[in-house]
Amino acid sequence: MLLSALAEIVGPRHVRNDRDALEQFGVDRSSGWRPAPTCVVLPGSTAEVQRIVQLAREQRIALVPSGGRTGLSGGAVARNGELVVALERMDRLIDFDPVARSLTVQAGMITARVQEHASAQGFHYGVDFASAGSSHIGGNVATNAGGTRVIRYGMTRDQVLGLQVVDGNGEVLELNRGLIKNNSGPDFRHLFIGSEGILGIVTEVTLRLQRQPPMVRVMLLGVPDCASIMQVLQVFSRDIELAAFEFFADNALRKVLRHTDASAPLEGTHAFYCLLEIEADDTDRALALFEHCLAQGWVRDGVLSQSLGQARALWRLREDISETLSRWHPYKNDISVAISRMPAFIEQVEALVRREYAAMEVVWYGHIGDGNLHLNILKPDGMAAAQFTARCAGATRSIATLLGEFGGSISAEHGVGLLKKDYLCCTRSAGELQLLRRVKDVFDPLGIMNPGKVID
Ligand code: 2HG
Ligand code: ZN
Repeated sequence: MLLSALAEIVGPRHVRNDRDALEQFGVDRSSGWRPAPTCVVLPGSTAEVQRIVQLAREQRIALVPSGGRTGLSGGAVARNGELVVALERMDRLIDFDPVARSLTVQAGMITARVQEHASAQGFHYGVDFASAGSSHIGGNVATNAGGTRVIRYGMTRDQVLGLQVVDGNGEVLELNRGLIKNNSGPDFRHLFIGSEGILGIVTEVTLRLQRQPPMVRVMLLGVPDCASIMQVLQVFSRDIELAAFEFFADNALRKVLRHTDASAPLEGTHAFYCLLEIEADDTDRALALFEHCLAQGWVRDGVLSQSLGQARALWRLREDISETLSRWHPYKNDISVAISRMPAFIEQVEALVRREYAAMEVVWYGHIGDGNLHLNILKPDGMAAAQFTARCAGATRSIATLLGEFGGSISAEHGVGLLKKDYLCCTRSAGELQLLRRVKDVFDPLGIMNPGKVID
């Protein structure tokens, strides 16, 4: 009955309930959930998405919007017989406007294609991250994806000039229509950005494009401790327009070196490494700052890329960490505090991690220039998955409480999904969460849009 109604909307080829499809489309890259959707539907247009939502309303079926499923918080997991709405057929370029410097695309376009379309037109799309080759732009919007260039261009939210969504009422909403200036009341576009599918399904996106960046160079620095990282960040960001400021601990580097074909960037070993991307024109200034940091003892060694190939190789040391660590089924924390509070926060998190994760390996890395840490806890060999998750969940509660005290966030860029839902109350007030429930009721009164994610 459901299958034939869906087949009538999208055509029989685009409705799937074979085991492979259910397993493939029922999960994202977070671990620990068993996929159990009822079926998967692949619409080809906004009109079809609208009809699917209307059908789901009539039959009271829960929907899970599905993009590239590269999320790490379980936002795209379907484990309760939901209908997965996969947007991958909706990957067309709709418009490029050279005067407005904007690109309008369907939600299922892969992020790397968006970047390529921007470059082909002589522009640049400002968001980038390791999973750009698989993630979809609609998913980026739904999770307000961040990545490695936020320090320069901001989050996905800062690129979105317009959105088309189908909300839980089955209405197609055109939000902001690509305008730069639009002070005609509250801007619903921003409610949908980062809403993780609980209000509706993103179907089209109009994106702001940037001027093409000049030639860049990458600097990798060996740093003795966290306090020094903050000093380096402070002096560099004061004098130079940084395109990226990332960090990772030595155990992250060792694992990448062991499990990929990358080679060691520096001769010695250092507690941490900072990766900076700068404009080539700033090279002399960057080298002077490097010397200053060396003299202060904040930096112990460093390397500056001499070619595009070397720059890419240095980037891979950072970008390959997440994938490399996946073999240890890590428990992930994606947290942030205001940069000015970072040194004090790191000191306390370090103590907490030493105490609570004494027997486990903890890997520190992230976008420290944005105040964003990715703390990955590796599952010890021989520890049962359930025991590991329970231990980590307890520690996450302590980290979340600390984040609450520091005015931070339990999710910097990965979203809340299923994974961080229980901790949301540590960094968002009860009043805010109450309002969020009411907002969901407005856009999704029947509760069919990605139920169970973000809030109950
Ligand atoms: C990154 O910055 C991604 O590499 C993934 O956001 C982080 O896997 C993670 O914890
Ligand atoms: Zn990240």
